[in-house]
Amino acid sequence: MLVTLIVCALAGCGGSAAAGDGEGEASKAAAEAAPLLDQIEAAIEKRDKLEAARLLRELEARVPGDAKVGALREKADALAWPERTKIDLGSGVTMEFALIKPGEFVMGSPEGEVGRTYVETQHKVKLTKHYYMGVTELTQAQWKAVMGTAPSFFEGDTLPVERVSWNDAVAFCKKLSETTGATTRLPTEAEWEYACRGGTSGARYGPLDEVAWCGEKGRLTAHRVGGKKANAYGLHDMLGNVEEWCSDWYGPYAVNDTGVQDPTGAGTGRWRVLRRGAWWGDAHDCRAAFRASFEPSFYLLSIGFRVARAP
Ligand SMILES: [Ca+2]
Repeated sequence: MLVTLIVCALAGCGGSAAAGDGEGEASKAAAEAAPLLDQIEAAIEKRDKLEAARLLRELEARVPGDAKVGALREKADALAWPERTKIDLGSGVTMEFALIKPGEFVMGSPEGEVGRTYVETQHKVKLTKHYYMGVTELTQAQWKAVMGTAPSFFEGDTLPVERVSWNDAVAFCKKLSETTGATTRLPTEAEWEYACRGGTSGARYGPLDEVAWCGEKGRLTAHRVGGKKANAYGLHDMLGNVEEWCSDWYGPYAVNDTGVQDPTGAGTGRWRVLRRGAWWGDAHDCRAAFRASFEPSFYLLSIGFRVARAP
């Protein structure tokens, strides 16, 4: 019923003159958008908030500013965020994400943490928006499904993609967004550390051997993603296996007494942020607060990334 009402409101049905007069541009756009209304209703019925939001963005692009769409928007907004969501990449390849809720945490490490460096200045950070993080590092199968190439040194569908630069990672997220309609990107450094900690405040979210491929036992090769214990948010290999690009330019943290809200890093710079540890690395690098950086065109057989998804 709601769909019918909105289509009629947008397209102007119900009058006998309308049928024979031909459609104007606005009513034509509304009529073309009508199938979207059914799809939005179906998404809301299935309580798929992300799909409803995506379709609503598409609808509003076609019939901008129409108040009639507000009813659907209200219904979609009232839905709860799903704890997990997937993107289907075709041929049986999917990408799974875990919900990360807004919150506050202390970013950086305390003086005295073993392996600490001076760039890990502790400071309060508040993240105000929901976002999703890839449950695993991006795999080679996922990379190939989107980009059609195989850049990695260690070959295997379930291994993390590596030998990808920051520029490559950004290009992947852009293409993934364009082809699926999902809004995907690299996480900010703050989003990465908040998700990595999973509510913990120590150097790691669990005993090193249980949670990370790092150091002597993980040396010489990348490992199948998800092989180590996940953190409290359901994320695997945040520490260890491959290093992960973040969106920020690298620079000293912005620190103030009251806390920093939704930081996005330095305004400009030469290097992009990279978070470790790595399969080749040592335990000192394998900490939630550890920071590394490289030029955006740099790539290495231990560097991959993880995709973040905005609602
Ligand atoms: Ca990792």
